Amino acid sequence: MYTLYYSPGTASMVVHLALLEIGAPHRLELVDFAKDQQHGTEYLRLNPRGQVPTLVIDGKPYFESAALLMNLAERHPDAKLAPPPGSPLRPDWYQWIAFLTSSLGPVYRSWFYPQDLGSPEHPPFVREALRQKIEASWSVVDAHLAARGPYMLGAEFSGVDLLALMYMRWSRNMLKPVTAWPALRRLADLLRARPSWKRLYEVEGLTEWAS
Ligand SMILES: N[C@@H](CCC(=O)N[C@@H](CS)C(=O)NCC(=O)O)C(=O)O
Repeated sequence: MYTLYYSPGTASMVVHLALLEIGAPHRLELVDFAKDQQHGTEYLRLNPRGQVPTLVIDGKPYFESAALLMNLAERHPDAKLAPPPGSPLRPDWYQWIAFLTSSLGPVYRSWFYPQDLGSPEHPPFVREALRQKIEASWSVVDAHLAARGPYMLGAEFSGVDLLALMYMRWSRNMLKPVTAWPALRRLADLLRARPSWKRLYEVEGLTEWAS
């Protein structure tokens, strides 16, 4: 049994999707950002950064969404969220998880949390720089998918698609949402047709960017 501390539509989404894809029994604990629960003493004991997700596995809390995805993929090989160790696509799986996490994760974080950079709102030039960085990373992914898609690893779905999907959704209100790139649009449509996505929307109470 897993316990996922989550907030709807946030970085916990990839972990929630992975649990649904695996079909692993899990309990959800809502961390209410409106009440600042992520900074409460109790939650900080689980996750010292005061962020979601946190996944409790066998009584021990772990954080960082990409690490949790990799851990779940390894614990449930039958779900095929990762190519088996030593197989030709395993290095690609590592590569794209690292690329998405390092190129998009922190930039999106800055985009959505200007207070991390010390101001309630970004000055226009910072906002523009962040937007350009996000778009540049999506251009790399779109070119890759156009050449080797439709999924991140080619013909077959894997867990790295779930990570991409979470980040893709975060672009929905930006000047250039991912759906403006043809190969990214195709990937988004394929993934949004999966039962895990529909279930996640029901459970998390999401509506925007459903399909
Ligand atoms: N690198 C972390 C980022 C986690 C993160 O920034 N989570 C955000 C939601 S998307 C959060 O908890 N925000 C609440 C806050 O910072 O107060 C991960 O991928 O798990």
